[in-house]
Amino acid sequence: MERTLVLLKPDAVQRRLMGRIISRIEEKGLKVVAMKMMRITRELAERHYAEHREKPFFGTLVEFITSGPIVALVVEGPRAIEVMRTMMGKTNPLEAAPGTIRGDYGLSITMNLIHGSDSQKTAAREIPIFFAPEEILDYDITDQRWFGG
Ligand code: D4T
Repeated sequence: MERTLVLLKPDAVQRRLMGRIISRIEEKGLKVVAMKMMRITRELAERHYAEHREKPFFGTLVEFITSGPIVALVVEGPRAIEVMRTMMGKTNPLEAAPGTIRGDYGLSITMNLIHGSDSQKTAAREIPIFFAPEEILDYDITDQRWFGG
């Protein structure tokens, strides 16, 4: 079992796509083990996107991610990191395949709707930025075995 950090970015909230995106995660069989709506501060954004500090798009990225509420989730499942990345599609929604979240809903590389950790190491760094240990819930879902989980 793996856990990954998922963020529904400000465009997903503004475009009223939260429910649809969370439905896709649930329908796939992944389990939401933590979730909250929040506003990312500039300080938090700079910490989360530290690896991009030197990139030309860093300023735009921080402006965007702090521009409105987001939803943060911890999602659990077998190879959850890779499964979420596949469901999200390529970073640039113009190149993302139909059937992926970015492929179906997006056109902008900045406003690309969703973030998902890209490796186990990244997930281990990102999850504690957004959630205290007691906010992540250990629980069983009764039909879990029908999803191979
Ligand atoms: P995130 O981190 O949001 O899940 O996106 P990805 O993992 O798919 O992509 P990334 O880390 O390469 O980029 C982080 C974030 O920066 C935005 N971005 C990216 C941008 O605005 N312009 C660009 O040229 C790139 C490459 C989009 C996602």
